[in-house]
Amino acid sequence: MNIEGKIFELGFDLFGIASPEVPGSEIVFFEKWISKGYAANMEGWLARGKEKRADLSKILPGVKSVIVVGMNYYPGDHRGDKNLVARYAWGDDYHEVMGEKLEELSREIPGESKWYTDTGSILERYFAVKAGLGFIGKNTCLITPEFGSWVFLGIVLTTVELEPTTSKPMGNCGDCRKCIDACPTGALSEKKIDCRKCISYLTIEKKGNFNPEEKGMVAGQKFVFGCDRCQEVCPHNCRAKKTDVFNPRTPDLDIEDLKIPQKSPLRRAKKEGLARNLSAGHRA
Ligand code: B12
Repeated sequence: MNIEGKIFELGFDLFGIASPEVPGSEIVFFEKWISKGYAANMEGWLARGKEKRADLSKILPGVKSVIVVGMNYYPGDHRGDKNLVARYAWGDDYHEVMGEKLEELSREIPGESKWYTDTGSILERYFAVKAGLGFIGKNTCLITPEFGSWVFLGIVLTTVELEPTTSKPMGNCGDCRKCIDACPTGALSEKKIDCRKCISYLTIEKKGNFNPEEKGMVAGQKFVFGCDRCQEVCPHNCRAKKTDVFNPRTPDLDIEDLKIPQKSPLRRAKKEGLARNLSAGHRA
């Protein structure tokens, strides 16, 4: 079984293997984050998954190893500076693209396996660090030496025991706080995000109407779906490598013509959500 060969054949850019244990300190961090209200309206589903996050055998009994893959998605730069769509959503939905590849990878591995890409109660960034893919920046993103933070993560849990990969030397943020300073709503403090103020949360995950405070935060922003401000200013992202592997085509939104392309992550907000974001955020 040549897992590494199959992973690169499938088009993933990064991979590593970690043991499945999660230290208590990670869960304490996660619990504190939720108890401060930082998860906003995602609190319910995030908190519900705590037991599984702490113990992967609750997801896959007999789990022995965690395979972590990363895929570069950086699609280039925006043309303008208003009604922008975060880069992760310019092309085909990564849940589908990565999901198909992760399904194929799982079929290659003997024993039981389960795969995830943003789709389950797994601390994906924690396992990416443990498997040696990168480090967590002050913007809370996984930053890799090869592509900066412009990578999606995928996980395969397996009952097969695999040799963990060793971490290579990684950079760190040092004294830099460009992301913290660049966040237009002050949502970041070192390695913590307050989703109640995060433009990404407000424009993607927040359901229903904005309250006046939320509307005030979204108004006048560059981004109307997702947000990349804390990644754009990150010095580690000078390593961005442009790729069209996710078929990028929606760098910004046309306010007159709200056509959502097939397979686009924009479908998550639906037309109503996009219209809400546009009317709150539109700059003349
Ligand atoms: C909920 C969620 C969000 C929320 C909250 C984001 C957040 N920072 O937590 C919102 C809607 C805001 C969001 C936004 C985005 N998201 Co999101 N999101 C998730 C999701 C589903 C869960 C994250 C989570 O559990 N957060 C809770 C915090 C507490 O956990 P955490 O971020 O994993 O942090 C852990 C470590 O950092 C560690 N840690 C950090 N500091 C310290 C300090 C100490 C002392 C200790 C002990 C531990 C510790 O502890 C935490 C718990 O293990 C993950 C998928 C997944 N299942 O992991 C994707 C995920 C994090 N998102 C992703 C992406 C691409 C985005 C956006 C870039 C999209 C966009 N452009 O708009 C933005 C980025 C915003 C940002 N700065 O994080 C990618 C990130 C890839 C990467 N390179 O990091 C993920 C991994 C999905 C994927 N499979 O690719 N997201």
